[in-house]
Amino acid sequence: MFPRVILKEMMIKKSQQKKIVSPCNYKERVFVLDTQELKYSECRPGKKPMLKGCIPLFRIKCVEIVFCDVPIPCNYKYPFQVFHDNHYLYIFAPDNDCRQRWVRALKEETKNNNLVSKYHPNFWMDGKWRCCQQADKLAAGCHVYYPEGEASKKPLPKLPDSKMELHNSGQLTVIALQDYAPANNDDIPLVKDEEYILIDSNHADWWAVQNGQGAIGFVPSTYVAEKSVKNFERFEWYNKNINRGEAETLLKNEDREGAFMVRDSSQAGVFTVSVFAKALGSNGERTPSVKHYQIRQTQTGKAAFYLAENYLFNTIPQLIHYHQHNAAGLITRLRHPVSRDGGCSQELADLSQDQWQVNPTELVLGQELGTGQFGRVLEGRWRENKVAVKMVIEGCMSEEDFKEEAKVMMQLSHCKLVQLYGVCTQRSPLCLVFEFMDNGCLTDYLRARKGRLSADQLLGMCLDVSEGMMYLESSNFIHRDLAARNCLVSKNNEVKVSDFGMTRFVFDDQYTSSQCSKFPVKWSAPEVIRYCKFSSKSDIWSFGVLMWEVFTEGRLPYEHLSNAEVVEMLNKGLRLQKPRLAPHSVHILMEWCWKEKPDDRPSFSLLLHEIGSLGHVKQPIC
Ligand code: 4IP
Ligand code: ZN
Repeated sequence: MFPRVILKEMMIKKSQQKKIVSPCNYKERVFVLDTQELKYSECRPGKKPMLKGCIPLFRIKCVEIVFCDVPIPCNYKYPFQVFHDNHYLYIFAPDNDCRQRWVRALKEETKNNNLVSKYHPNFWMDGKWRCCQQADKLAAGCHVYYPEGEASKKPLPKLPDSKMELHNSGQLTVIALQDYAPANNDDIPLVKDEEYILIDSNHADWWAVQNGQGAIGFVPSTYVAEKSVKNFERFEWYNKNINRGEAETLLKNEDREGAFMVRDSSQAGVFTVSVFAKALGSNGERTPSVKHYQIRQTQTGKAAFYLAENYLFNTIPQLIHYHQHNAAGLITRLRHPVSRDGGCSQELADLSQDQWQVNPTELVLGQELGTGQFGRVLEGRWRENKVAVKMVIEGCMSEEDFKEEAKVMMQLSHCKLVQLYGVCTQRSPLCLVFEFMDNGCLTDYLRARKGRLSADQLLGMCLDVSEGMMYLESSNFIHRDLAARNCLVSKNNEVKVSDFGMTRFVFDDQYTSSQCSKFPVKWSAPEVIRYCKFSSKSDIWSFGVLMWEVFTEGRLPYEHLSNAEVVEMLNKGLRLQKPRLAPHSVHILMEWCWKEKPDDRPSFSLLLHEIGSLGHVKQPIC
């Protein structure tokens, strides 16, 4: 049978260095995946592409994303690996959607091969595996390989009304990330990796698309991804034909810290970011001002955009997205997109049914489960699922910032993370809807089972948490408050990480300032206590304390010391003592997490390997 092309895309590959003398280089190649082979070719302007390499699919033993904790030396920042024969092919995709598409498609095509049972999540670099430090390139992997990709965990709502008027979004193409079998009359099937024309994306969960045969119907929006973003005129932050003066007026009228827009610069083909901020003057007063930053392009690289020199991006939307979450050299983070015809378009978006919105009519509230940092937590039902609903007391959370970030947090999906399903903003109080965890918080779980848990079970809990944390680390997401109280236990006794990143939205000074009583000093790394410097390495410190909590069956760390006494003790280089139940090897790992210098601490991928190799064999659950 003739091979059918599944995917075709320009990506960057690292040379496979098949020989000791092979150079280490990164080259742009057009990759083609068909039903028989993975091929890559060099693109030559005006000539036929030259085939450079071809891997028959049956030779592939593992395909997975690469969890990476070092800067990536090429312009495409989303690596994945194809292990075939005795070689590792590292491919770098331009964005996460693209990487996900390729990994899913490749996993699907190779799932019946003779696959590895374990793989290496990190890179082979400088003569060793960064994940497990083994110095043999062909050494067995250090982490369980799942041949199936992770599908979205979010349950689907009812189909929208078929008589609803469809608003054509223009000629956008989407690609199916997974198959979908229709369950009703108004939805149509999706075939993984096939392209569809997007007809209407106004409904949060169901998009109307047209297939190759011309049929139009709804499909779940999380099952498709936009093929590529070639222009950014449709972004809410872009204003065509606005000059500096008009931009200043619009932003000043808005009068909100971080109000921003992207506009055409007076120089043709160049774009400018204009941001409003209230800068603190020497007299201690805040004066409103608008700053303009030109989006620059590197001379050498083909497409590398930047505002601040250390942060390069392949596309302008990626650059904006990054600075929406990090000031990184700008006067303020880009908070509220402003457009000429809509004021703060963010607010308009908030009113519409968005991906992360939970419709209050679909949410049924039940009995109270307890009280959390933001208020009461109730049991509930949403789309046939049991859920936990956090009711946010007014004034104790920075709601606007949270709503923005909720979109990012919902993208984080892993079997060892408590899934955020969505946010219900249409009624007061604001409700956050999470995956339900039958066995409650890890601290209580440990205390209730005191004396009944084996060392292997305790280690298994640490392994679960480190898996979830490795995923957060690879997503460049910092937890900031990792502790046993912020982990939950499922019906199957798996431990999952919860409340990641949430402390950023707490309004209570007592909790957020390291000088105050509620600050989790006992879980915080020295650099966090001293200068609030959070990183994945400060999460590692907290993870060490969490291991200590697990092996003491839920005791409070530094039980008899005040926060000030803990700080003093840490300054003297003293640490928590070895729990009686912890084997020596586990205590060594805790101490590794508590190294004074962040760089001396392990990454989560390395730690996961170490915990996994302590003789604890666990079957993958998901
Ligand atoms: C080549 O370097 C290219 O990177 C090759 O990639 C690569 O082959 C070679 O690795 C490497 O030596 P030069 O261009 O400097 O000669 P491509 O074929 O895409 O150009 P792989 O096998 O990675 O495709 P070795 O190890 O095969 O020599
Ligand atoms: Zn490894």
